[in-house]
Amino acid sequence: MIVLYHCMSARSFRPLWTLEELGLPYDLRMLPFPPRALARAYLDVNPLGTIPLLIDGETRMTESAAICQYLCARSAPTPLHVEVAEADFGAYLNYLHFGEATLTFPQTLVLRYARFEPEARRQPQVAEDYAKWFLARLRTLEPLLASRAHLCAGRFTAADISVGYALMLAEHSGLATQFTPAVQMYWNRLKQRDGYVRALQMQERAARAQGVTVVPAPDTTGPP
Ligand SMILES: N[C@@H](CCC(=O)N[C@@H](CS)C(=O)NCC(=O)O)C(=O)O
Repeated sequence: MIVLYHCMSARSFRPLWTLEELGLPYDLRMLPFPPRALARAYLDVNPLGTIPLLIDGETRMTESAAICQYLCARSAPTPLHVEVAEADFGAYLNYLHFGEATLTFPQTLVLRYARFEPEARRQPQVAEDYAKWFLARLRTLEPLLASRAHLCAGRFTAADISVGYALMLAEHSGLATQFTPAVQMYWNRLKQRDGYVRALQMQERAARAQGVTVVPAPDTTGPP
């Protein structure tokens, strides 16, 4: 069975959401955030100390967007996956990785320097600069989403999960209030998906059952 190591509402939510959309069985192992400080034994399983970690037989993966791609390709044919022969194959891969590399990375700097670090190490200017960076890059999706319901291939795919998680993170980082109208409507639609709602329920249920806090990882604050 597929094993997914996960912290509440952290990037590992992408594979969790994908597993729910695909209806695959999985074993969800919840960790407190950050695991490298609060679950030291996890370093034996994943020396990077990061989540997600997905184990599927001999396969071990630690990149959330790549895991979504892997799960969908492994389950093909599925509408979540865009095949090489489809016209939007390139757009699919681009948005899948845009969600992490372009839309999530700047938010992690916002969270780190505005929230996670101890007060003396916080850097409001860095947080503000990367918030602007995130919002400027997000705005490039506005014309596209004003004219279509999904990012590519005319249907909901793993690319929407990847970008969708970046929008979910923005709700936690406080940047969602600055979404442009079509991005906001797109995010509202994604949140209504059964797979998204089930993923939220599954992480909460698993956290409670495993005695792990249900506070979302992005809402964690560093010491004063
Ligand atoms: N690019 C990786 C980033 C993985 C990552 O940095 N995850 C964060 C949580 S969202 C983490 O584990 N942080 C804890 C730490 O760095 O100690 C991905 O997309 O999965």
